[in-house]
Amino acid sequence: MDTVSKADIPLPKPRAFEPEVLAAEIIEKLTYAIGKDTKVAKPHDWLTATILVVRERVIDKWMEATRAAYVANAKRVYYLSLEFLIGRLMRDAMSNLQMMDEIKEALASLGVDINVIAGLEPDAALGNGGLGRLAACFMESMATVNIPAYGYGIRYVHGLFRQQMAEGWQVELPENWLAHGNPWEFERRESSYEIGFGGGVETVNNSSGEDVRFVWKPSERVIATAFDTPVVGWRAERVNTLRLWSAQPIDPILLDAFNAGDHIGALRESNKAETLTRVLYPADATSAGQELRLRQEYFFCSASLQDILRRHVQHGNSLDTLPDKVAIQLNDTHPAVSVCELMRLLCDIHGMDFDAAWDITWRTFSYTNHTLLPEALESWPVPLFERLLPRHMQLVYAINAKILIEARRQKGMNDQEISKISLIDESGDRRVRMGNLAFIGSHSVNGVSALHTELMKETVFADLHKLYPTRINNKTNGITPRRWLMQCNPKLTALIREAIGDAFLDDAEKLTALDAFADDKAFQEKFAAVKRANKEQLANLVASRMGIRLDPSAMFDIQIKRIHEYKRQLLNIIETVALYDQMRSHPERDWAPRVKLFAGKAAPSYHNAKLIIKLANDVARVINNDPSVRGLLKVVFVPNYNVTLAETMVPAADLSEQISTAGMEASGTGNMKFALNGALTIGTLDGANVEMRDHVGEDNIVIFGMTAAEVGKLRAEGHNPRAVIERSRELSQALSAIATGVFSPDDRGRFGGLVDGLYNHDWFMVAADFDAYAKAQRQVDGIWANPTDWFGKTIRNTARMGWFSSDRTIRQYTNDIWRA
Ligand code: 26Q
Repeated sequence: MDTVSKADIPLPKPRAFEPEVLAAEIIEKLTYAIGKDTKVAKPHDWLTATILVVRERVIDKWMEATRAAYVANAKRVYYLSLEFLIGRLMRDAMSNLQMMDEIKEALASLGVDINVIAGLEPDAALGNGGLGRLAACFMESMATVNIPAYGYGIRYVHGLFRQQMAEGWQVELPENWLAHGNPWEFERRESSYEIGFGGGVETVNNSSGEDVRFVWKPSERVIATAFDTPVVGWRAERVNTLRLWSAQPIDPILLDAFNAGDHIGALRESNKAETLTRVLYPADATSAGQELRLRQEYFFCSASLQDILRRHVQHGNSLDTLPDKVAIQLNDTHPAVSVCELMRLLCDIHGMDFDAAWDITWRTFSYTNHTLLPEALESWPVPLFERLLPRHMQLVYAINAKILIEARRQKGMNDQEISKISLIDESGDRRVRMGNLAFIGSHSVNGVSALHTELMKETVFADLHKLYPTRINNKTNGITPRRWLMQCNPKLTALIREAIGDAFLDDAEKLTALDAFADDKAFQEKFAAVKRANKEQLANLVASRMGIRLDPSAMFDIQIKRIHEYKRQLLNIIETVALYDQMRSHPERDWAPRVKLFAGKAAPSYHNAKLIIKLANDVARVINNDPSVRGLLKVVFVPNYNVTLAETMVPAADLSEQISTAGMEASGTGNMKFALNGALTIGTLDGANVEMRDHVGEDNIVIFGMTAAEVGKLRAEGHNPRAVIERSRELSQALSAIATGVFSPDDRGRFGGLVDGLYNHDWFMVAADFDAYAKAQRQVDGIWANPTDWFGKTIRNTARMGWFSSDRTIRQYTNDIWRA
């Protein structure tokens, strides 16, 4: 066996990219990997064969990167996230490998249309929204800027539910992205770890009777098995790994129950293990507090940390150097139990003393916060945490004691301040605060936009910020310009190249060269033609899926994102109703024809969000059937919003709705996608909108409404929404139409509760901001009426959005936090 040293085994010759070679290989895969004759192959077989051919080019680069990282023993970055909202991968891989044209030609020579088979690839939806999509953009950017990085997450069998409409109501159906197998993943049976739950902790004493070691004896164990997906950077600069864990029962053959003849009992165990990674939790802003969720979190953290330590030690490193070789980024608090798990592994498994382990732990971790919403801050009841993770509960208390004693002795904090930084919330039933655990267990805590970071310091983390005044820092989010410009908008990409050359492909900030063309008549016409073509594509999609015809010369006004009260889809719908009234009352005015498009999913248990979807559909039905506004106003709620749908909707938008209540949207990233693709933004001074205004210039964005400070003040003083509503004729009429059943004749009271909420408390300032919003919309109409003005502004948006590339964000994480 060992007659040849492994070092002498030659590498395979890298695969070629010529269309003729690719075509031959596709046939080869169809025959020998899929076992199909070209005569009987289904479109799906062609897709799989094509992916397998692309995949081999990916693997060549992947091996190269893995070898180089091994030799360099450089610092590695680990991005821990419960969510990766990836979308489709084939076009991304082909485009980043620069083999789009070649594959297209190869398939054409075989009589296969690339667009037909590309449309069959499932959209990997292992995430809810912004946080999950950010993780996916970061994976691509880390490969692009050549950072040795691994993403760690869960291989959910079912991603985010599919949304269907039943008479305008959202219905959730199971998503099944693995139904046809997944050619992008590689199962790594050898990378498997045991994960425990429950049981108790035994103490080992030394000869003088002191506790020296704690041994956790779990009552349940499952196996975590790795599935690896390669992530290709731009121009295949580097290929990194996304490692997703799948839960498996411990070999059922070996189970005692099985030996005793209890087949059913043994298989029940195995069923239970697999339940762990079966489904993604579909809530994006409330912590459900379900035991299964905590099990998922711990399962994936433990597997990831065991894997990270194994790799570190395998490279001959000592655990003392962990923070020099390893940076672990926690994507929100969802992986915060990692802080305890690393402490457990260092102390209990590797025999390190508590203080040394703590020093290594907080220097290794960093934490990103994505929300200020109190209901979204994770905390777990102490009894649940203790029952599931008894050793980790002990460690929470030990860490808490260390930190609280320091705070008291060195910073002289009083009882009230101490109670706010404590890892245990004592205010009601006792709970473990995951935000405080992540904060205390990290050397860096970052927000995702400048405004959000400042609000973190003033609100959720005010007391911890006092204790650690240098820990909080800002890293404004970004988006990958490969997926969100080059791939989703090839026509605009071609036009930009024609105008300013190729430099922006490698450095998005070079888009500023386009500024010089903003007022150029000929360029504006070409820009308008590209937008028009993209709108035609969206119109075709809406026609074929919903049977609704859209006029591509109307303004496409789009709001697509999760449905949430703070995002204020309701504000948009109410203004649409008011506009409808105005158009009918004043048919003589020169109305700008509009198509109002909505899309987004509601958490299945979020009652008001589901009602907002129904309202959008009810309003759409009435308006679209009213001949008096035909050609002037259309309303469409496009079902089943996902990454793939966004890739068609974003390039087709004229107007981007970013209208959250100020102070509530941590950053937003959809806002960036639209502006980069030449839409005008109507938005509040919230999240990254603030920085977008700074970059595109205040003349090139329409800002309205209260500021975060004004919202805070009004809430503190207590405002009177009823008086506000009564003062606005447009608003009261629109609300009364909605509340009295004009849009819901089959159930006139349907929206009474929704409207009452606005009259009674209006927490999200829908009424308070209405007039400003309506006025801003008329300002948009004015700009639209003057195409030179409109395209001047939208071209400047594209030109000035380069800073919002996630490559910039990743460089900032690398320089300031990871030091990789
Ligand atoms: C928590 C506990 C139990 C179950 C689910 C959750 C959970 C899951 C997902 C809580 C929150 C989320 C997602 C949050 C999210 O997407 N936040 C968004 O993050 C984006 C990226 O930073 C920002 O741009 C958005 O502003 C922010 O809302």
